[in-house]
Amino acid sequence: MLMDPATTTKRIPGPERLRERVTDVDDVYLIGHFGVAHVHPGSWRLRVGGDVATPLDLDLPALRAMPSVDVPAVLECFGNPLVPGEFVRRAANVVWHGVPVAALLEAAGAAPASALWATGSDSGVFDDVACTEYRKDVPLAVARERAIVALGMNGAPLTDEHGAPARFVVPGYFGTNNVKWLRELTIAEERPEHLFTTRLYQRRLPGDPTLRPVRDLDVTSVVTTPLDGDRTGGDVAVSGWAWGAFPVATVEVGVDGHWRPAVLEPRGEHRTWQRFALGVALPPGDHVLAARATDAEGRVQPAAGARNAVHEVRVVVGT
Ligand SMILES: Nc1nc2c(c(=O)[nH]1)N[C@H]1C(S)=C(S)[C@@H](COP(=O)(O)O)O[C@H]1N2
Ligand SMILES: [Mo]
Repeated sequence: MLMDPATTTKRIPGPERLRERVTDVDDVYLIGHFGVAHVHPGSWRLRVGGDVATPLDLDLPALRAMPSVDVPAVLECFGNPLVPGEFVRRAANVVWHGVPVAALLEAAGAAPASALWATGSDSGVFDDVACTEYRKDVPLAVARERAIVALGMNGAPLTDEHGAPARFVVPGYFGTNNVKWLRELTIAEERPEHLFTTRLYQRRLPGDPTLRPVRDLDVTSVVTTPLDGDRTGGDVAVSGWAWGAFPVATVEVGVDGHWRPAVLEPRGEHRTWQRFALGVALPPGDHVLAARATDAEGRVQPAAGARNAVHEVRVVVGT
């Protein structure tokens, strides 16, 4: 299998520049720890094995023939696993097309185990560790409830950059779990020992001393209008996106440190981002606008010092 040299990122607009509800594929950030893999679709197979009654070995036409779904969801990078906590501003909202993992588990007769491993076809060296594959694992119950094997993004087949011909997607989980160039799903009782499962992508959440795998999206919001550095009139329509693993319940807009509730659309049935908006009247001069989201679990965006800290923009109102 062909691998591009390890160009791991491409220049993309930060989420504050993504005003469309569905992010254009060209504006979706790109991460590949070992570079971009090019999988030959004709010889590609998806294997479903491990603790199953009937292992599956599916080619692309077989997978395409299965009942499929369209699932809009936020895709967000946790950040560099060697620098956890740093917000890298890589996020998008896309529509996945693919086959529910539940149907594959059913067809294979998966045992009621605890974990599902997803393995990609890419390999290489990351952090001086040689890996024969990219691998993640998620709770089997979560995979059965909402994961899909995605074949398309925004109405078109997946591109090589984004994981063609198929990738694993768990809506509501950080991007790292969405294994590109998927080649195998394994049902198991244990978590797999791997650089990207048990060594990197671990974090401590507030109030919990235990290191846990990076899964649920943080509660986050970004101001998309106005942009940082804009000169505006006194009447400013502030708006942006808010998202997280759980529905966002409220967004407040900060005007020079004073918080007011914004109008927020409900999330609906999918794990997408939600639009918030608030009109504010500003006197001439320099101002700091900000957004702060709170989710249905009561998680609030911290003021500073966290990867999901509140987003601020500075604007100037002319006289
Ligand atoms: N096979 C494979 N899948 C992978 C990765 C990878 O390096 N290899 N990177 C992960 C990370 S950290 C992120 S944030 C997303 C990025 O998906 P995108 O490049 O389609 O935006 O892919 C994930 N899936
Ligand atoms: Mo990532």
